[in-house]
Amino acid sequence: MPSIKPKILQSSEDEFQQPKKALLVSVYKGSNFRPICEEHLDELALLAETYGIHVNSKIPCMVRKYDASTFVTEGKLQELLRMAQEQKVDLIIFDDEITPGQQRNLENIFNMPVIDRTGVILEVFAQRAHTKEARLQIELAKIKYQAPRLKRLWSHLSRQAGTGGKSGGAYLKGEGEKQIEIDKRILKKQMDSLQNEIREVRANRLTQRTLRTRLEIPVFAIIGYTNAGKSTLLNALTDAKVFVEDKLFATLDTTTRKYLLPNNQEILLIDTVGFIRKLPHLLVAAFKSTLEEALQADILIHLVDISHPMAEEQAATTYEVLKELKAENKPIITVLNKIDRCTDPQKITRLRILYPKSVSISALNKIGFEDLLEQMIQELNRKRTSVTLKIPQLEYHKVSEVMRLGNIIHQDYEDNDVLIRVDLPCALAGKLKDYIIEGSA
Ligand SMILES: Nc1nc2c(ncn2[C@@H]2O[C@H](COP(=O)(O)OP(=O)(O)OP(=O)(O)O)[C@@H](O)[C@H]2O)c(=O)[nH]1
Ligand SMILES: [Mg+2]
Repeated sequence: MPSIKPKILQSSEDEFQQPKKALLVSVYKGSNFRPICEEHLDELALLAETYGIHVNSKIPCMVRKYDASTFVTEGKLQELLRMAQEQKVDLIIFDDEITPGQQRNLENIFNMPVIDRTGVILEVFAQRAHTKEARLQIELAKIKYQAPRLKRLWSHLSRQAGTGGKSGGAYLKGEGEKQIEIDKRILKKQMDSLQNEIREVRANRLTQRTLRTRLEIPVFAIIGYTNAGKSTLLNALTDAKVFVEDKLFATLDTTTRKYLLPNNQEILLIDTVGFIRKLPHLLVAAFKSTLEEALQADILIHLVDISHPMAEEQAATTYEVLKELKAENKPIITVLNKIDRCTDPQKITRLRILYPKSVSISALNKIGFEDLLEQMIQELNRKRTSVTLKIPQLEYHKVSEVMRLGNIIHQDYEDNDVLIRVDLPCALAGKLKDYIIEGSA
């Protein structure tokens, strides 16, 4: 990890690490949107609490228009200011994205740190990342997020210089400006060095994946909104012992386990990092490579927490992120989880119509697993092909690979060859194409 850090990053991080009392603000246009706005505030509160911030109050704020310099208009701002003072909070968090300029202006008005949802998500990720790669990627995302915000701490120096506090005329840059440039150069160096480290870690991971691809084991990735129960499902099916928690972003690294389907087909199951509404683009980019392995999966298991009031919106968000990651065309099994806690059967029906290839389960109570496994086998069969192979007995390792990964329909011997009629993964059939005497890869 690079040792030099511009002052601003140190100070803002230290500031953030103190327990804070926060006022949460989310805006909506028109009273119809108030319930959604309240849900968004609840989620923001969970994020903030996950990080260790105490949420004093959640303010849904109806607005007619936005203000370019302070995001909310004067009247609302005064209201919020009064609340912040009365409640003696020391942090304001906006659910919406605040530009660096708006953030600067708001901090001047409130006289305390003002952050947005992206800022909180970045901090939660930073706090919860365990593997080296995740840590490096988050560090990089944080620096990219903070770079355009550098100005605010140094602007007072620029102002001093501009008002004649320094001799030397207009061609000399203000102290603040110089400092920002120095900091930006340091940040650029840090970004380059982080990028190099990430490349190294990735190269290692890719080697592992290449090995896996050679084994031709079909891969299922469990994806979905944060807290949907992805890790619980992996744990229930295998002995993965992945950390599970009723908080957001319990998982930030992928975990892979082998699993034997009821038809004796060996597969790999991957648990992945959860998605969230308005997942910062910086993090989508950063996690692309962590998710890459999952996105290489043959089939996606999309887990939806059906007991959540925003289940439909969460499922739609997941599809948006998949689209952004260019993975929306993969075969997807939609799994409605936590049915033990769902009290609205109509909601299940609605979602099952919306997502036709769906099953209902409770990962926690291991209910509905037969349906899920059946659906997985069916999906897998869609990506398989039936062929007849003629393999010399001497090449027994190939025969044993076919036996391990295929469903044997018929087997016979002819001179020194083994004749096998088999149902195989397309990829393996492709690899054995020279031995195919009937059917195609
Ligand atoms: N009632 C009920 N709770 C469940 C079920 N499945 C998971 N949970 C709970 O939901 C919470 C989140 O579970 P996780 O498995 O950590 O969820 P995740 O999708 O891996 O979450 P992230 O890693 O944060 O994205 C935990 O408290 C689980 O015990 C279920 O079927 N029923
Ligand atoms: Mg998890």
